[in-house]
Amino acid sequence: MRVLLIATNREARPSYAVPAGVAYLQNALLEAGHEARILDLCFEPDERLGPLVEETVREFDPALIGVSIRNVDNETYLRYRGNLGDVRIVIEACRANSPAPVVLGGSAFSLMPMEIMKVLDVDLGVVGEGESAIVALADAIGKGEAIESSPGLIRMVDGALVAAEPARVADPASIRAPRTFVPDPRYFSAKVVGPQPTYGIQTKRGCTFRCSYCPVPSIEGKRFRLRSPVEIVDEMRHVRDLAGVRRFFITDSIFNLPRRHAIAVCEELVRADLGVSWMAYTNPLQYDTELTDLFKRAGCETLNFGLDAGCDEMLTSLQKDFSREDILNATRCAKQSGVRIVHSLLLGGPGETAETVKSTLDTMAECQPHVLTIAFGIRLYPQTPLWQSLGKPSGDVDMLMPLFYVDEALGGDECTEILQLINTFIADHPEVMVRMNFDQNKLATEVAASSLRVSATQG
Ligand code: B12
Ligand code: SF4
Repeated sequence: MRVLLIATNREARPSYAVPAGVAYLQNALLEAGHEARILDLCFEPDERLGPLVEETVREFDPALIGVSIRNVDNETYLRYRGNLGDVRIVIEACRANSPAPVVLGGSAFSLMPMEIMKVLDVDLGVVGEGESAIVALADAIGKGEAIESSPGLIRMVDGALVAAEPARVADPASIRAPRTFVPDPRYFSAKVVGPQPTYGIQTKRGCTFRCSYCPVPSIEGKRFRLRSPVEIVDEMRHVRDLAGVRRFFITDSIFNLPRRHAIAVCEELVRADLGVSWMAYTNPLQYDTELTDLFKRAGCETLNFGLDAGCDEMLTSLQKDFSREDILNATRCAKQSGVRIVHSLLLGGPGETAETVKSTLDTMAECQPHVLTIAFGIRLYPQTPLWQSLGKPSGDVDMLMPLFYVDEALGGDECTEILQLINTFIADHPEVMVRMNFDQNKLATEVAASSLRVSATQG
């Protein structure tokens, strides 16, 4: 049976992201004996979206169309951009040119499936991991059988959406590298995407942590499920040979834990000697130089520490399971081994004040990371401890609105002081490249104007 998979994401910032999830689905479909094609819209201009979908649907004539939604929005306070408009154009072009059922899926879809299905008026969606779900759907549709038992399937019954538990691949060691998918060469062209293109690769799924604002455990599951190191390295070799990829982004929630798995993957990389480099998200627990030396030998170029804060008070507030001491230790180890460090902060959470920001920046001054990214305002998602702790702030809240949490104490003066602290840090530490994801000129006035703890701001 023919299945068309459409990757709708066109976000270019902070860098392009190859639709690796869709490639896994294509692989699963091919292995199950179906025909599967990927239409990647990433580099298409606005005016080509509808026509290109129309041409592809007419020519390929699929019996099932999967539409992947990676980002519902750019998650950026005061520079918000939503993406569901693109998805609507794609769905309309599918419907106008094919009777095939349309099924939604993807990481952003799994965050708020019911809300997205309602707003896009679609009656099939898969929440969670799509490999077994898309195969089950294609099998059932191909044989003219009922689709109800497909894993993770949300569907419309008698005018109402029926929820489902997220689909999970039972044994991630069985996830096989995409064998057919050749990413668009523009993903790796320095001219198009800048100097540091990467290909996303997973070494595991799931996250056992419970950071207060983070929806990843509800997307990937609350346990770590590990892929086979040999298969991971095979996938990297395959992508390197097929598309000339030399840099990878390990897309795990956190790469360094479980530590024994990170070590096993790195040892396999050292053995394979692929001549590739990689970067990864990490947290600062369980670091020593034995580990960072191994990372370096295995090709680690950059570690991105999703710290959010640098003082124990805010780390506790955000339910991070590490301390300032852990941050200092991990930074020292990574630097000693010659690994580039990105520290990421997320300001504005419950209990944030100019004083906590000052303590955080003092820690950053001690760390001196190569890059410091600073985000302000926390995008709120259902199913997160932060959202649950707020109760329902204003009745029937539309989660697809750009909902951001900013502590109510951060009125005008406090915000102005925070901006001064950041600017002083920048002036005192020219060796640290600081990137802010918010408009400094707007911040104090916007935060002061918002009298709600939960602010809905369209910028
Ligand atoms: C790694 C990552 C990044 C890396 C990507 C590096 C790279 N080279 O690929 C970087 C740091 C660049 C990044 C940037 C951003 N990211 Co990001 N990122 C992730 C992360 C952690 C993993 C994504 C991934 O690759 N997963 C692995 C692949 C294999 O899985 P998958 O794509 O989800 O596919 C599976 C399922 O979703 C499903 N599926 C997928 N499509 C379909 C389709 C159908 C029909 C079906 C049935 C199933 C299905 O099956 C697949 C296989 O199991 C996710 C969180 C998460 N755990 O999902 C956030 C996440 C996707 N990112 C998010 C955001 C917001 C962004 C940014 C906009 C942030 C910013 N403002 O800078 C940018 C946008 C970049 C871009 N070009 O799109 C949000 C999206 C939430 C939202 N509001 O929409 C997420 C969900 C994080 C979060 N807050 O929870 N990101
Ligand atoms: S922020 Fe990172 S460590 Fe914390 S729950 Fe999310 S993915 Fe896990």
